[in-house]
Amino acid sequence: MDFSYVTTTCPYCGTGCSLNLVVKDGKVVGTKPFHRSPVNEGKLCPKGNFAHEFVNHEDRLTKPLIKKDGKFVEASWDEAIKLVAEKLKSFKPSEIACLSSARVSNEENYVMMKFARGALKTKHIDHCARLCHSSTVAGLATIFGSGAMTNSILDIPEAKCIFIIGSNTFEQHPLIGRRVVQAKLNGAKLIYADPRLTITGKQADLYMQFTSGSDVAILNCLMQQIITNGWEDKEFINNRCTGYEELKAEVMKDTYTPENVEQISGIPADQLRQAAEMIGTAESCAILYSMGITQHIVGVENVRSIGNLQMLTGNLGKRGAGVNALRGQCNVQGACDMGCLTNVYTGYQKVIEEAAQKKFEDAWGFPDGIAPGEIGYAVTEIMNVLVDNPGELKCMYIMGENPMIADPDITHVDHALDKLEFLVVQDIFLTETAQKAHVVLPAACFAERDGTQTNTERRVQRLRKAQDPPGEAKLDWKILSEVAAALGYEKQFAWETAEDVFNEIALLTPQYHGMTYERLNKPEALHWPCPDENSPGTPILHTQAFNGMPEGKGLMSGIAWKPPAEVPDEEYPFVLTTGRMLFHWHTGSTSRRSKRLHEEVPTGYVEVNDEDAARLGIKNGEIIRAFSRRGEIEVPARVTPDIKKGTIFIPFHFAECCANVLTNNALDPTSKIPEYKACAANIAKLGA
Ligand SMILES: Nc1nc2c(c(=O)[nH]1)N[C@H]1C(S)=C(S)[C@@H](COP(=O)(O)OP(=O)(O)OC[C@H]3O[C@@H](n4cnc5c(=O)[nH]c(N)nc54)[C@H](O)[C@@H]3O)O[C@H]1N2
Ligand SMILES: Nc1nc2c(c(=O)[nH]1)N[C@H]1C(S)=C(S)[C@@H](COP(=O)(O)OP(=O)(O)OC[C@H]3O[C@@H](n4cnc5c(=O)[nH]c(N)nc54)[C@H](O)[C@@H]3O)O[C@H]1N2
Ligand code: SF4
Ligand SMILES: [Mo]
Repeated sequence: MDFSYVTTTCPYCGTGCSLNLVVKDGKVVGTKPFHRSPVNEGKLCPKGNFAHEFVNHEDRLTKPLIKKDGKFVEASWDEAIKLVAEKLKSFKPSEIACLSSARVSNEENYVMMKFARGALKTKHIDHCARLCHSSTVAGLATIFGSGAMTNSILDIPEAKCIFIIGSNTFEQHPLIGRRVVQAKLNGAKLIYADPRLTITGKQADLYMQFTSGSDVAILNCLMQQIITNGWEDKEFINNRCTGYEELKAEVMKDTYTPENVEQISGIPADQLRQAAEMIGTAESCAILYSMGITQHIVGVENVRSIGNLQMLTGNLGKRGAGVNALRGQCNVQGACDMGCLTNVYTGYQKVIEEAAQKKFEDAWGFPDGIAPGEIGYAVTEIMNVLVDNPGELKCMYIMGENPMIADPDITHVDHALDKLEFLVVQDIFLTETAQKAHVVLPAACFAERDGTQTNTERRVQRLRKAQDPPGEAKLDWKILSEVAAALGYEKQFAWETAEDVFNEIALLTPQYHGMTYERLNKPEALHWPCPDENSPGTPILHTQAFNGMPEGKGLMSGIAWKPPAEVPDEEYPFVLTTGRMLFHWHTGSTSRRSKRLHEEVPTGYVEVNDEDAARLGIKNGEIIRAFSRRGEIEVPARVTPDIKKGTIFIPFHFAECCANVLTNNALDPTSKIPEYKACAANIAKLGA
């Protein structure tokens, strides 16, 4: 046999399935199951199964590109690095912003964080978690002292009741969906709340359909019913929480009676009563949520409401329960852990705390200091500042992100990036964003790297190199280290291997202190926090106390419902909500270059309720106009009874019918997340 297998971790979602890459003649040619991972036990979803298909795609970037007279010209690495370093030196630190990537390793995120704060001395470093679970990180840290998913994937089958709200688990986290099925086979009841009856919803014992943006009202109503019926966990509330009276005063208001919440949300009052009983009387209840909760101007309040419900029913710190925020990208948990956020160093050590600032300054040893201990601009703010405050930011270094498809209000993003005097994009393909760059640097992909990535349940797993990068492409961390060396910081970036980088991370990051590659090499790897070399890791958080909170107590609070920033009116009578589907990944740069995934779904669509379609004379498959205050696209209609009347849904993967031409960049004031899940829009037949 001239095949060999290399075990690594899936490059798509935060479930973190292990798989074997099949290597023939030094090239990755397929995937095969790896059975010993407890996460997925050899099973994969279609994206994992075909993860090899983009690796050797003919579009892979193989040489640095420099734009001359509006056209890209191939360049040597020497020339490209010299130019990038010279340009970076020509700006003040505060004029440069960096974006890191949830699709690269922990090591590479750490190197980017050190590159930005240490070599460039800019405080503006962020990444796509801002568009994703920033509301979770901010919300859960405030109430529990830690912003991460509280329980583990293996714990889900033990739940007696599962409440999924704002997560299409079966399409977006399929191998977590499998655990939900196992829970059901063990007798658990499943409640599903979503504006669309997705394939996840079709498995539910109780499905509640509602209008996007009414989550707090729904959650408050459930809590009101639980308190009214005496189903709250008094012991847990008394011993482990503060703020109960404040919470009670809010949720007991008339606004949140089932009948009134039926008016706000569209969920029949009886269903709300039934859901409250199922949750309130279950021995254990796990909540699973994702973007339906976080991507709102009230994202943080939505998350805190979920926390309120789980504290009220005592569903924390025990098996089969928890607040399970399903993290999205394969390494978004890790990119956050590595401090690629505007306000923290690794392990959520705050930049505004003097001790943390000094710790990193001393450990790194830059002779000319590091970025000030101040909070920089978030991804979403960067785009606004570029347009609103010309000259304040002049240069961006983007590694492994594609804001020209992913960010809200694309016309605005396009204008913003046009203002840059210098844009470097480091990617594996010439994406829509890369096309706007002055210099494009070709990076290695997941199959070409050693390292680690951290899945949604805080499990730190190994990535293993299966082939050499194509052409002259290089590992992300090596590119950054070479640029840093050209800036005069060779010593601070002088690692030989990814393992050397990991050892520096472990030294500086309390949650990772006890980890080494040797310990991570087993199939089950380790969950952080893992404070020392004897620690077995921590699959379930908050078992005894909410560490990091005053007196170790969870913080309940009263939260009032507020409508989205933009609600339907005569001109834009539909609620537009956006999201994903099983076969494609975000901006499509990898999934649309996978033959099998592309064949499944070659282009985008807008889901329209069948009664709305009939009224407007729109047929299934017909190309129609979808428009909002930001712009207009042409897109095929997918007519279905499964979406709420008055709501339309567009997946955002497709450049040719780009959902983000329409979305609103209104932001949550705390997490700065945009409201991707609700804006006002309209649809019409072409020519109408
Ligand atoms: N196949 C595939 N899987 C993925 C991804 C992908 O691109 N493709 N991306 C990954 C990433 S980064 C992420 S963050 C996750 C996201 O995973 P999910 O959050 O599961 O995905 P979404 O489709 O964004 O949104 C989930 C659901 O929210 C519902 N929703 C819309 N408006 C509201 C609302 O106001 N309230 C509530 N409660 N629900 C609402 C939508 O109808 C949708 O079914 O998926 C990850 N997995
Ligand atoms: N309308 C709407 N918009 C959304 C959302 C929504 O629900 N609705 N969801 C938001 C969410 S949750 C997220 S997470 C974002 C995602 O937004 P992005 O992170 O911008 O999306 P990706 O397509 O995953 O982009 C990652 C980029 O990394 C590149 N890449 C892949 N592997 C590597 C590598 O090894 N090295 C390097 N250097 N590059 C690599 C890919 O080619 C791609 O260009 O989108 C957000 N946008
Ligand atoms: S569930 Fe997620 S991690 Fe697992 S194979 Fe599918 S995309 Fe990859
Ligand atoms: Mo995400």
